[in-house]
Amino acid sequence: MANAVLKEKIKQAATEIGIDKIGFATADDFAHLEDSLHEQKAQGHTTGFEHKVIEERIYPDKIFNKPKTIISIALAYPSEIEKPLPNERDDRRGVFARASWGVDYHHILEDKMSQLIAYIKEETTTATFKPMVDTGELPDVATAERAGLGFIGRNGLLITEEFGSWVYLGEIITDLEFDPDERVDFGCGDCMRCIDACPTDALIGDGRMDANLCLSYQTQTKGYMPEEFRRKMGHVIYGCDICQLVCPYNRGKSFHLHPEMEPEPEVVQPKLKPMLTISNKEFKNTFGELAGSWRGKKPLQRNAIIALGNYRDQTALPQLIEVMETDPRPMIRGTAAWAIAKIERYQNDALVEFMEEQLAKETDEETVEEMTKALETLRAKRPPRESRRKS
Ligand code: B12
Ligand code: SF4
Ligand code: SF4
Repeated sequence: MANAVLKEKIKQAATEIGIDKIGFATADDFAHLEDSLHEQKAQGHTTGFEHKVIEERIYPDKIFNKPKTIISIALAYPSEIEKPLPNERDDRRGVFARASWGVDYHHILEDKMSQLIAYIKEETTTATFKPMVDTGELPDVATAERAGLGFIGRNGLLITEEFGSWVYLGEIITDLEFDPDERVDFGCGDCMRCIDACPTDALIGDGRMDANLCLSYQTQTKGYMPEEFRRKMGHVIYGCDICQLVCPYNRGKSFHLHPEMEPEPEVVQPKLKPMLTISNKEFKNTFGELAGSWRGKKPLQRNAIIALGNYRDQTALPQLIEVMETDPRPMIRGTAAWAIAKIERYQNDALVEFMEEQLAKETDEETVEEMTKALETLRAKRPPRESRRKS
């Protein structure tokens, strides 16, 4: 038995460090994914957030000298806010998906893994290690599955028995040899809930997805959000949790094991209107710690505008008008035009005139298109009830 004693010691140390689940996998290749990864890329089903070189994703020996084992870890995160804030009609709030609550998980897992590596180094002399979380080469979900942490659900996520899919994953490649842990059987059975619940039909059904259709991806892009996704985004301004919320394995599961993962309600359920004009400094101070701020201010502001449009929040009209007049970023102006047209219920000559003026000034092609559509929508509105009664 290769390193059985050390393996037990590592498991013990992991618990003490605050790692919720740990498993050991061989560092064999993931060749069974090769065709699928190429095919998904060729079909345009990927996002660009995946590591670019497919060979490095599936052959651990391309990124590490003599890899023997991959130690996979999972940390459970909360899925419920203890005291959620009220969502007032005249002061609407958005919400960040759960994987973006608390301190950015990359930092938390990196810290845990470096503590674990430091421990193993005390026990061995010459071993080498390469830790990674999310942004590394390896597919975290496939690695965790091989290490026996759980099974891959039809929603493509790693589902553990104890914590459901509300876990972050990371792994350490090493040249130390350990006996691998046993895999867990596929547990979805006949269930299709996530497939049926996905609002954009992004899930293919076999654990893969067309990631371009995924709302989680759409909330993280920097340009315009295609119109078909705007309504479906609702008021979740970063990520999407629908295919996890419906999963029976997640029912009743919300773990509060790591204080740094606890959500600050004012931050993860932010008021939307103030986000439209937030300064860079304020943005960094308020949202800088969240994983959901990694793409910067612009996508979140765009999403906040879309959420206000979806709420049909009349009280947001003055700020949206201000954004159209003053914001230097065309995409933000164009999205505000969309939201205004969505929010205004009735014929409003002043608003039509305003939109015409903005359109006349606009030079950005896509934004001209957005404003033209918004103008058409505004022109097609019915007169207010009162004037309809008079005529
Ligand atoms: C790019 C990316 C995204 C993209 C694309 C997601 C995707 N499914 O490909 C977007 C932005 C949409 C996204 C969204 C989310 N993500 Co993400 N994402 C990643 C990232 C960086 C790479 C994923 C990847 O490589 N996908 C491409 C390949 C590997 O996937 P695939 O083709 O579907 O192949 C899988 C299955 O088909 C299946 N499979 C197994 N055997 C076989 C055999 C055959 C023949 C076939 C066909 C398939 C198959 O296993 C394969 C490997 O997982 C990983 C981190 C990492 N480095 O791995 C995090 C990661 C997957 N994301 C994570 C999270 C939390 C999310 C969100 C929940 C965030 C949110 N709340 O919005 C959503 C969930 C969406 C979903 N249902 O998947 C976690 C998942 C944790 C968990 N419990 O599983 C990860 C692991 C990050 C982390 N380190 O914790 N993500
Ligand atoms: S995260 Fe949302 S949009 Fe993406 S696959 Fe799951 S339910 Fe569909
Ligand atoms: S909702 Fe059902 S099909 Fe989807 S991952 Fe969960 S158990 Fe599997």
